[in-house]
Amino acid sequence: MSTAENDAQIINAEMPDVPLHAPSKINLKDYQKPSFDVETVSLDIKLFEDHAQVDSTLKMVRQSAGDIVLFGEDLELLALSMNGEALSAERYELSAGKLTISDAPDEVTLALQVRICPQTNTALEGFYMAGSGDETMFVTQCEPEGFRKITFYPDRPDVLAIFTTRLEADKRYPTLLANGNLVEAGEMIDAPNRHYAIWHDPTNKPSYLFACVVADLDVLADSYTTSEGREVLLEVYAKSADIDKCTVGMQALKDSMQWDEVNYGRAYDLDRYMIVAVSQFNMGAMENKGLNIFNTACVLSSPETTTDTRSFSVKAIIAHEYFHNWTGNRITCRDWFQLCLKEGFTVYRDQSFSADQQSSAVQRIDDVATLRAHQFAEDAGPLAHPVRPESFVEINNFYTTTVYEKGAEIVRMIANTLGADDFRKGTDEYFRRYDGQAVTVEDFLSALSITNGKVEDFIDWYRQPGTPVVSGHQDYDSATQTLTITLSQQTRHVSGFDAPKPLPIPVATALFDKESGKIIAESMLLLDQATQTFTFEGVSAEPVVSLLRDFSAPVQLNYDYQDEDLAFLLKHETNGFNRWQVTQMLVNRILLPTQGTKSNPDVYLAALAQTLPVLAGEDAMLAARLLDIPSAQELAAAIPEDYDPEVVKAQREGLYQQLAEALKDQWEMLYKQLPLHSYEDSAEARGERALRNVVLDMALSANVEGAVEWAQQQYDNASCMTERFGALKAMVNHQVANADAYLADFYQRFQADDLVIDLWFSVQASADNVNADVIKSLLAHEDFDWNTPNRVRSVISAFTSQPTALWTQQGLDIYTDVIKKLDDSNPMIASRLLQVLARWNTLAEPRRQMAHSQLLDVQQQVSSKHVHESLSSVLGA
Ligand code: 0A1
Ligand code: ZN
Repeated sequence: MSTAENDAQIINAEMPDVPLHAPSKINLKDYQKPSFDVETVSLDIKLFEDHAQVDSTLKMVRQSAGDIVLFGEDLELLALSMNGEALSAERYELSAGKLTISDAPDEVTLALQVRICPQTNTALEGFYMAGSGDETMFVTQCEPEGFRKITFYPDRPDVLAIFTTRLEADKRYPTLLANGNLVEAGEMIDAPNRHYAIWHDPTNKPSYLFACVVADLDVLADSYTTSEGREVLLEVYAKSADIDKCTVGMQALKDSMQWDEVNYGRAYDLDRYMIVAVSQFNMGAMENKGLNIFNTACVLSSPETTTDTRSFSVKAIIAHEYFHNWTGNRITCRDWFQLCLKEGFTVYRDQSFSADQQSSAVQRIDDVATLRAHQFAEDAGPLAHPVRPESFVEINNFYTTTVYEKGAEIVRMIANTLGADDFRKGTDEYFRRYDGQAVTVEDFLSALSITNGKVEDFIDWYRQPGTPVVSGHQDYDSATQTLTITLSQQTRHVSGFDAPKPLPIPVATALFDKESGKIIAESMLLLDQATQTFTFEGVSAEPVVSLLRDFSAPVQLNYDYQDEDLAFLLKHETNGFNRWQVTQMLVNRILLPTQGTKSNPDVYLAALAQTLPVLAGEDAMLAARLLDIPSAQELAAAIPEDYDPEVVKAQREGLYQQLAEALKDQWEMLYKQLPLHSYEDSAEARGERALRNVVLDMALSANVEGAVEWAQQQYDNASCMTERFGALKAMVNHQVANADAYLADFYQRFQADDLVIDLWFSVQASADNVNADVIKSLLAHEDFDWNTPNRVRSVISAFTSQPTALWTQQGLDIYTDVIKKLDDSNPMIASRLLQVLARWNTLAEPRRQMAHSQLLDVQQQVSSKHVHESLSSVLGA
């Protein structure tokens, strides 16, 4: 924009010294449409050595009575004009992060000039500098409210506009990218060391989807022709040392594009799709229109440096961001309360995509394990909130597993209730009706219900916090050959919300004949009252009932099973997910006697001993999962009070040890059946690697002769990171004699690769015998970097996997020091780390008291609204 620059009248060189956001609560019920729409925006971003200047021109049109309201944070306003006339200070009000212009005409062209400082922006929100030394780059992160840190704007998702972006910078940053299509690029005549590029995005979008990049990057290019015949240029940008790690992501992008055409009839709509890898990023990745920005950890992948698990999640995240193009970008959220509208649906879509790339049972197991470990814990504690929250202070605190993963479970229940054909009709209708609009969860349900109105009843799942508990039993009457299953549901009453109502809960059910082990009936029961009975006629003998197959609803199930029924199902269930689920039920009965009758481990051990050798040959990945024993954190989440980390750790390790010893004879045989060979990226090879690592760990636990040598040889001869890191982790956790030498070797080999060094930090910070001193020394290591969230997480989040060390005075001192330190520099990360402490009030004394006073102490020493809001929820205020 040139006008404001020419007219530049320095109106207000300094922003007021008061906090720009008084931490007030925002309520869903107060939603109001904006008074003005923005038709077009032109941005001109000039990057200089120590600041950037942003000129913007906004063409706005009145929609209803009211003021023009623009949001802005950390901006220095240099000039402001309306319809060509400079606005004097009396014509607008600037306070608490808002610039308000009253009495504006119905059609307005606003011209603004601001100065920002990306070089000192450590919050990684808005326009910021990443990297250091010769490798700096500048990127944006605008969701949810980062655009207001770039310029004053009606920064809310229901204001959609056409953006044109000019970028100008020193030529040492040859890569200048923004959304849409490149219109023009060239050199600056008056400044020979500078150049510019102009991008135009023809799609209407909210400001949270804006992005730009100023960097020196290499590019991997490819192309894809859509089902509509559009030739799309695909580009993955990364620093030159990483460019060879972009092929997995590129392939995943092409697979995702095709998958969305086949499964949802959605084709890509621009001529260019770009992905940029950045090493400093608060989250996983961001779906900016046509210009995704990715955390390096979520896009780079190579067999030598990336584990299979990580590589698989790279593909899923690429798919997730791509799928947002329709579910999020073309149809977006009316307000941030509707975040689950785009996230729940998109997570469901990426989970379905991933299920098509591997065993669908294993995909479901992994998704459910994550849900149970994190979302169930959130729903059971003080941070419980509805999938669609009704109020917030800081929206960044609501990028939660409840919004994402429970949100996806609701879409899954709806999809299963409708069946594939009607679900597709519903989603087609959703895209037809709302393309180009900012909508609500009600709109989504209304479109999906065109073939079956019952779908609208699912709205209560979005409104009500807490995980429902489904309890049940069966009665068999041999005289009438009738089986009755009685199910009831109960959801805890979360304070501050209405008394819970019964929800529609689809319970996928199969009856198994005890003699033949065959299925005699299958049915999707819909439990939508407090208690219900379901009757099956013509059942000639009492069957074993398998419930909640494929985890048909996000509930906790307490059914009146005998251990032998579960062992029977482990053998005969045809649903792979439920085979895993029964092993987990057996483990929970042993480790969590509070949840029902305490079981003797014998049935569990015998059932696994019988199943494992057969399954290992048929589906190695599933076999590996059946040996899962929930993590200490996961078990903690299921203990409502008097949780003693030492007791749980001892019990958990005791069962692990028992399992390792009970199957001792099998480990050697299994390990030998899985010899190392050259690397292959197939589901089968990944399954073998997963099983080999589990078997190795079991063998070390059981002191199988030669197991230490197997670990060393696996490390030395590894063909890929899954093998090498699996061996390293096992050696560290079992404290084998020269584990330290292997750690040192690992560091030497991969010193130049940040993502691998993250693994090196995390394997130590999460080691079974970790203590506060180890964490302290890792934080003091020369490679530790407070400004790189991946590095912080590699130590601090890894540490939370060892509750016995975390919940000590020293452990908490370290953990809360980190929160205090990040509170100012990166409040989003500080707040997310804090949320992990939410379950302090379930601890047994004296730890509970200790944690409580520690948290009260933190409250006195932090200032960000992010951390304050989380703390007051965590403390139950
Ligand atoms: N929308 C992204 C997640 C995301 C959210 C916030 C961010 O920065 C504050 C960054 C990314 C997704 O769902 O992939
Ligand atoms: Zn998302």
